[in-house]
Amino acid sequence: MWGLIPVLDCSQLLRFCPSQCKPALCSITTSDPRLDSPLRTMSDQAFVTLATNDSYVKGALVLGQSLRSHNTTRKLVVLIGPHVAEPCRDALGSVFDEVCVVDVVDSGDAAHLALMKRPDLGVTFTKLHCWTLTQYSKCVFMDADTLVLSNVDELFEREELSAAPDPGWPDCFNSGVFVFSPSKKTHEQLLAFCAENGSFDGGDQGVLNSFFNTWATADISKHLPFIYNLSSISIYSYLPAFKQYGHGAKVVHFLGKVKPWNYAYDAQRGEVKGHSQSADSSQLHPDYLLMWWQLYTKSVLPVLQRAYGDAPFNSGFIEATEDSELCEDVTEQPAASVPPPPKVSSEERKHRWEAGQIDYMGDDCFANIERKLNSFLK
Ligand SMILES: [Mn+2]
Repeated sequence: MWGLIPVLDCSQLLRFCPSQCKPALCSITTSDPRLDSPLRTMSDQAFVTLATNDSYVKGALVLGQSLRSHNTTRKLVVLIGPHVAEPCRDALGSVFDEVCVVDVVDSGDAAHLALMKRPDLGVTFTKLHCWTLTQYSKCVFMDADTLVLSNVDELFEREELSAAPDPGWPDCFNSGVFVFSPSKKTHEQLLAFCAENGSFDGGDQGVLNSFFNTWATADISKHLPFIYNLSSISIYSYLPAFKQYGHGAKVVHFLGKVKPWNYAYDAQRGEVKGHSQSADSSQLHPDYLLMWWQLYTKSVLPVLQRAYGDAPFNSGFIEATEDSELCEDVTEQPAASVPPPPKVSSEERKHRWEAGQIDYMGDDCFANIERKLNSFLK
């Protein structure tokens, strides 16, 4: 009998129920206020991201499309800086439900005062602006350099401030993905805290960890599983763990200075330039950078092309050429905007690595680290 229940409608179902369970079931079909609560909850919850310039707009668009393609039921909001170009705003407007221009300099309020005191924290203040989105009861902030691999709407079951550990210092949370509750009061407290104490790392992560300083110890339910903010560096800093758990990854975070949009893409060959994945490693893990570019090509480029019309813009694509020698040259370069690093000694390289200055694109590139790891693992 239970196997039949899913095909029955509510009134049929009621006939099978003992009388005492009727009221609860009836409420589903009446105008009980609880009826619309799931829908209402969805429209007053939002994913929020931030794009301070036209480059980050590309990231925000890929993130937005990745959330849409995994059928999120929540609103999508993007905060943008005042210098984002008009066509970029139009493109964002066709993917996001809300595009909010945040100009901290112009705000004439507590944020402006905080900025006068700490001009170095401009971008941080722009990000903190997400707490003013009080038309929503709960939000999930996601950096524009993240990519969603499956539906993550369940994050809205968490409370402020929920976040995943930072791979570099796991007693700190990484501020690339976090659950928060918009509140004017919290926003003001954050600004005051920021103006008073600054940021120990110069960015929003330092501020937020100092402000929500019981995250590490107070409530384990506020620790998001690492699969909600998997940094690409963790793949090779703990390869066995990635082999064990990586298949469950839901959000990839492209940490580090070089972002996906800084690379160049050969659409004809389907290759990201300056990024080589060996046959071995492609069996080991999916190529997230390639996935980013594939989504960009399929779902973001058409939106940008529509927004720009005849006006030129940097698509990030490189022209395929018959001249193989020229191709080789291009392959050697990570991206036009990233200058090649100078050669350094082994000792200096070790020193830089330990200081956190890792040359992901050069000597410390994935292929080199993987070769080293494999020599240990074999
Ligand atoms: Mn980030």
